[in-house]
Amino acid sequence: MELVFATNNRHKLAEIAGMLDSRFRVLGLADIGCTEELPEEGETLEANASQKAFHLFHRYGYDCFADDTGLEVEALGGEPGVYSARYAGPGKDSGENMALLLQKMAEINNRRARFRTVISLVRGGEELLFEGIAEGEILTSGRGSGGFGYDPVFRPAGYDLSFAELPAAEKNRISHRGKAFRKMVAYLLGEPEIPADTITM
Ligand code: ITT
Repeated sequence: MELVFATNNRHKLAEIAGMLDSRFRVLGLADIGCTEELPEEGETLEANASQKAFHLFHRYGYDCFADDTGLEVEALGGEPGVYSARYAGPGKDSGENMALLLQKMAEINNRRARFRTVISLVRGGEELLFEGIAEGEILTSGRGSGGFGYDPVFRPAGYDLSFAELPAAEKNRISHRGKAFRKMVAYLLGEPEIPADTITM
């Protein structure tokens, strides 16, 4: 089965490639000659995932999926949420985003947060949405060099390490995107949800 992953984020493409079941082939935007920035003008993760996937489907004609992800911090009323990418400004700079988040959290004891991913799958113009959540907390400073985005400042529940300190396969096993992606794969294969441990890494 062939699907295009509608993302301009090379880290996301690498993550999904690392989780692929051999029955799937996932193409990136470069593989179909798409070099434009995908629009995401919505006010929810659902709306943005949907907009990216439908944009690609209508303009390029491929069955595809797109994800939108937000870091939702409880003490900040769900911020940065859908605005996670541009939290510190239009440059989408992860270092600046994390610095702003840590500054806002400086005096806050409640560090609870979660990553939430919504995947929009569009095939033949029909859409389905899949959600994945990873609970955890915001560290007081960044740790680790793996992953991307906010990974250095997020410690998943049940771990002493940040997402950026975990091996990629372990992050994929417990992450928001990993969970949403496995739901989509199970749906596409017409199977019950596949346990994380059995996915080929
Ligand atoms: P596309 O829209 O092209 O897919 P993007 O980087 O804009 O790429 P999102 O809007 O989904 O992707 O990402 C929102 C922000 O959340 C952005 O700053 C990402 O770096 C960050 N992010 C997304 N997934 C993450 C993850 O698994 N770990 C840490 N940060 C993540």
